[in-house]
Amino acid sequence: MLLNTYEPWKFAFSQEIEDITENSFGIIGVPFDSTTSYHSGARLGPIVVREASFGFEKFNTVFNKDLTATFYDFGDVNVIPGNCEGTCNIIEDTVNELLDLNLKPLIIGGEHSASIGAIKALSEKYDKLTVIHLDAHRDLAFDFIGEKYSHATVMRRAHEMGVNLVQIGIRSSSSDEEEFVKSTYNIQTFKNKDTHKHMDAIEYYLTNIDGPIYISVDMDVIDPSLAPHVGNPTPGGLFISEIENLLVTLSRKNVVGFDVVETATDRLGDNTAVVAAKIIYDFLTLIE
Ligand SMILES: [Mn+2]
Repeated sequence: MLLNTYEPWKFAFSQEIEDITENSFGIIGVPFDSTTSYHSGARLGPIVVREASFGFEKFNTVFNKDLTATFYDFGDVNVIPGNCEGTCNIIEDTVNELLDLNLKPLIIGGEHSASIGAIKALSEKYDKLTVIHLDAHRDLAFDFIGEKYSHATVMRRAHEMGVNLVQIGIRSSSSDEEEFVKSTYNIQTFKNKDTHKHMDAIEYYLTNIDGPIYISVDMDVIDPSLAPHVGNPTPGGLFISEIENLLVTLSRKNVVGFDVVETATDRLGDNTAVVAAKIIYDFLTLIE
C-alpha cells in the first residue's frame, strides 16, 4: 500500500505487493468526478473496471499470448471530493511514490483530470516526455467555466509542463483550441477519420517517436455504440480493432505511464467498463 491509498479490489492477474519487481507497472485508481460537466459517475470507474477485468482469460487470443507481465494494484487514491487541484496534487505525490519504487504508473479513472498529476510527476522525471492522447476532445482549454483544473483542461496543463502532445481520435473542439494548436509547434493531431483511413501513417509516426511515452486513453475516444457510458459521449469514434493496432505499436515503445479514464457507470458488467478493462488487459499482455 502507498501512503495515501486504500484497497477496494485488485485488477485481475495482478501480483501480491511483496517483493516488488522493478520497472513493472503499479495500478492506482482515482475515484473522482467533481468537475464532470455532463454525465457524472466516473468516480465509480475504478471499481467497475477492476470488476470487469475478471471476465478475461489469462491467454489473450487476440495477440496469441498469455498475460505474463508482473504488475501490482495499490488500490485507490484518497481523493478530495470537490477539490480538483488538491486531488491532482495527491495523485502527483502518489505517482512519485510509485516512481521511487521504480514502478510505472497505470491509472484507472475517474475523470480525465487524473492525468494532470501523473504527467506532472513524469514530466519532472523525464526530459523529453511525449503524451499520446486518445480522446474525442482536445482538452486544451486554458480554463473551463473559470476552472484551470478540470477534465476539459488536462492537456493544456500537460502542454504547460513542456511535453510533446500527439492527439488521436479528435472529433470535437473549440475554435480557441484549434487556434492554440496552430500557434504551437509540438502538438500533432490525428483526427478520428485518420484512424479509419490512415492507420499506417499513424503507426509510422508513433514508431518514430524518440524518448519516453505516456499514454492517456479517454474512453470517449471509442465509438459510443461500443462504450456509451462516459462523461461526454461523442458519435463517430474508434473501433476496438483500431485501439488494438495502436496498442501493438505503442507497446513496443518506452511507455513510462498509462491511464484509462472517464468510465462513468455504476453497473457491474457495463459495456464501457468491459472495454476499459480490455484496453488495460491488452496493454499488459503486449508489454511482456
Ligand atoms: Mn474526452
